Amino acid sequence: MSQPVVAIIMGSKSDYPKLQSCVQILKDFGVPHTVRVMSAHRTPAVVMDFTTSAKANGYQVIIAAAGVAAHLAGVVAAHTPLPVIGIPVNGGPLNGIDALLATVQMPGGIPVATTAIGSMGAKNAALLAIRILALKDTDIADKLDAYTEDMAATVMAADAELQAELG
Ligand code: RP5
Repeated sequence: MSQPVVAIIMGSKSDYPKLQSCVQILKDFGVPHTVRVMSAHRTPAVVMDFTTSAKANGYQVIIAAAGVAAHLAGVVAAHTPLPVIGIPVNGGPLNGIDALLATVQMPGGIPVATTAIGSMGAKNAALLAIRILALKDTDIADKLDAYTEDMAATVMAADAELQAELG
């Protein structure tokens, strides 16, 4: 794979099962990416090193996923000018509500584009990263158009099937 342009980072390997759709979509679109575990709380120096050099290392978007007191996306956004997409991971006693609030409620000046909780958000994080890349990459833009058309065709086929069932 060539130079990675998207970094997916997660606070714990226990988050990884919730992020499969994110990784898969980037693979399907042929977007070179890196997947790493690093924690805002447990390995803060690693997060800072990776994030402060991310732009110089060729990354264009960072996706940060974390659960519970999910400070990862905010800390990443504080250390890079790159667009940061935060995925609140479900789990723990509050099932992702804690991570949602910690990720979305950023103070003014440090933006994090926060997705839905869990695997639905993981899917949309990849697609949002792809939309950002598509602004300058016509190959990715064409794939995105095809993806959107396929999705619409699937919905219309489901509607036709339902109409046939209902008579
Ligand atoms: C967060 O703590 C991680 O992102 C994970 O969602 C949660 C629990 O981590 P583990 O105790 O499973 O490593 O920082």
